[in-house]
Amino acid sequence: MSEEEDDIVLAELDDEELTLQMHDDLYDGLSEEIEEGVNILLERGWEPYEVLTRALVAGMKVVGDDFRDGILFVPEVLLAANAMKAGMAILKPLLAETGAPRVGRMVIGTVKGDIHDIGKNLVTMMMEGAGFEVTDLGINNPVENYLGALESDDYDILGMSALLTTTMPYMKVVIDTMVEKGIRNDYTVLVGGAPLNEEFAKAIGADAYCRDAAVAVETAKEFMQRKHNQMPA
Ligand code: B1M
Repeated sequence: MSEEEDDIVLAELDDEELTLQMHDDLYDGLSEEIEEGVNILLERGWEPYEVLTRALVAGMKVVGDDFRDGILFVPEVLLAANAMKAGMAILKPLLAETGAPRVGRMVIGTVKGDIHDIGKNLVTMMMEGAGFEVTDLGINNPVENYLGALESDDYDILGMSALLTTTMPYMKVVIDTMVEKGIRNDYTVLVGGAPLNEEFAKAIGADAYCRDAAVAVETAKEFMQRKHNQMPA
């Protein structure tokens, strides 16, 4: 940590300055500072979702842009990702604390060949906060993992995440296998990840593309509503 950095007292910054400082701290992979910043914003009365989106997700966007442009490399991005996770760990129980009744059950995982999990973890947190029960299969999941999990219990939704253009086609492998096994229509399939779009989701036979975690929650709720409406009275 530089001397200049040493001099900054996070608690003395106003909200705007603190948010910008947290973007810098995320960029520099400073987990402890991120934890401190998250706690300060919460103490100041910020909603957990605001802290998540304005302080953490917005900061990660800068990291993503500089990674794309060759300014940051994998080790630095990993440190930033760890700092992001440290902040998310504080917010997770708060986002899940809504006491909402169980709305539905979901299996989610990042597809085979792909180890990006921050976005998926965020979706998991937000879904849990909205009252869904979520089984998170983690990263690098072959089709067998998804099918095994779906068969093991009574789930409503399958969620898949992919962050690489090389791994997103694997979502179709999973959906095609579900079709072959005759179970495709038993589940709502939601997909997400930065390189995806509506068109892709449609082309691979998913039910919907979710741009972000908030959209994932809304979309999942909509499908659960439709499912309940179709149930015999
Ligand atoms: Co990687 N990476 N990465 N990376 N990485 C990207 C994805 C990339 C776009 C960076 C870039 O070049 N600009 C690029 C992909 C390019 C492409 O495919 N066209 C890339 C690359 C190339 C790579 C490697 C190949 C680099 C290398 O080794 N040379 C390598 C691949 C490893 C692998 O998976 N096999 C790699 C590795 C890594 C790290 C390990 C260093 C690290 C991941 C750490 C971790 O996740 N634990 C990492 C990171 C952090 C990124 C960026 C910078 C940030 C991703 C992120 O966490 N975003 C990313 C750049 C970017 O996306 N702009 C990049 C924040 C997160 C909140 O957003 O994940 O989009 P996101 O999730 C959102 C939505 O997409 C949506 O909701 C989330 C929350 O709102 N969503 C869903 C996501 N999943 C969903 C599932 C749903 C619904 C919604 O289900 C229902």
